[in-house]
Amino acid sequence: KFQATGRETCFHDRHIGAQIVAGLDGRNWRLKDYEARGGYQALRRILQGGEGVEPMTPDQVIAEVKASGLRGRGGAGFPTGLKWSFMPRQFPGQKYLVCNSDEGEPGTCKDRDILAYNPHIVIEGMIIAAYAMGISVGYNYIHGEIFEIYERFEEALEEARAAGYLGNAILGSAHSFQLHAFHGFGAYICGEETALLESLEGKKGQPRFKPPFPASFGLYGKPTTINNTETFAAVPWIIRNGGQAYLECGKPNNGGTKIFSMVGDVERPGNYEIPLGTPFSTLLELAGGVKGGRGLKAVIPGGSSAPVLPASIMMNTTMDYDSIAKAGSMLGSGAVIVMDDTRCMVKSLLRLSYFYQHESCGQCTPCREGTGWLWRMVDRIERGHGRMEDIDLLNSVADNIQGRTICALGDAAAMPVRAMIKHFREEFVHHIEHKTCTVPAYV
Ligand code: L3W
Ligand code: SF4
Repeated sequence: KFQATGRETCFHDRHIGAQIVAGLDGRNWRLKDYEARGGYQALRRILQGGEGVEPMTPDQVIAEVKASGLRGRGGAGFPTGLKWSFMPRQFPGQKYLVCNSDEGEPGTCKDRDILAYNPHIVIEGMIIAAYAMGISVGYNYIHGEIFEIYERFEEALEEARAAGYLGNAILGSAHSFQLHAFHGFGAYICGEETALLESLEGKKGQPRFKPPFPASFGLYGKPTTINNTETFAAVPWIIRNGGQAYLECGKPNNGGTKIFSMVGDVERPGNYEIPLGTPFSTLLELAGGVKGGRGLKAVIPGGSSAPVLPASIMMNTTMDYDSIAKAGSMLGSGAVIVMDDTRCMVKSLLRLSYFYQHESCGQCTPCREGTGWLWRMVDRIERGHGRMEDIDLLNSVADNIQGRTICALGDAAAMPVRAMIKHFREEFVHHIEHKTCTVPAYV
């Protein structure tokens, strides 16, 4: 029983993985299918107008996106219309538009689905964004580990070029836009926007210090706007239906719908697009509930970087940026990692800590050294060699990482540690005292 939202984005409940690869050819992703669903009508609307309707100016497009309340779907939730308004209109040199499809956040698998099932919606969203900001060159940086999707996007680009939607004088207008696909290298850190730019320039993918933000110093040092794949995918609907209608799909300050990747211990893992502000309990129900009818223990509501929340908090929370922040976590990229009552929190933290120490780019000392310390300390607690003072030491190391690094990976490594200890301290104590888990399945 899906809650239909009426939006033409990828909306299905298929489990990510082999089934998607098997289903690639059978899906209606081609240009003709997209056009049959109303695709590229938004682009025609802004460039050519309609019956009794004037074409839209760039300022009108930005105003519509601002009115929609659309917030960045990559993790930070920054207002999209505001970001677009940072782009200097009269800049004398080249400006760039970049789509961040370097999806690597553990648990998140939505952008690759959008690109697999509906690549033209991203292309149309990017052409509209380029028009709004007066940009003539763009790139879609696609995660290095997803080969079929990169190839499909290239095919979709060819279709769009052949149909006159991309290239010079689009649909006979004065707007020209050259869009290219770029296949990344599979490193998590390249999803950080400035590391992505470095990588796109052919350098080692290491984050830059911000400010300056990409809005003023981006690709090749030029003004650049970077948005997430899902953010661009929302734009055509907003133009076709109006910013206000999009806003009303969600709730104030949290406009529209959002795709959540339901992963972990649920009956039907997959991507679910729901209006922002939907209760978590409804989302869980859509995904078939907790696997095997077991009890819900905890949820990481926004990808592995978000602090974990116990079931009691999550079951009383709605899925939107403000509510999840108020509950003590973040909506992030929208990966909802569901953990049932057989999950050991120490072991879960061990997995997360290993990931962050492995993915740290090594530029700043607190992150490079601290993430390794965190991992080794959690490892020794998990193996039954922990000391009671390790619990406070973990918090202390996390404190000395958070807020002291060049990019958000340091914070992302520190926050889960503090949250796990805050909500499940007794499991860490039990591991140290009894050298085993509190959870029956692991005893
Ligand atoms: C101009 C200003 N621009 C901010 C721009 C900035 C960026 C956006 C948000 O982290 C989070 C992180 C991960 N003038 C500006 C400005 N901007 N102030 O607004 O900026 P910021 O710094 O708040 O966030 P961020 O560095 O983009 C993203 C979390 O997302 N995350 C990670 C997801 C990972 C993926 C992936 O694998 N691809 O999505 C998940 O939760 O921890 O907190 O564009 O330039 N004054
Ligand atoms: Fe690299 Fe970590 Fe510093 Fe980010 S916080 S720049 S990943 S060392």
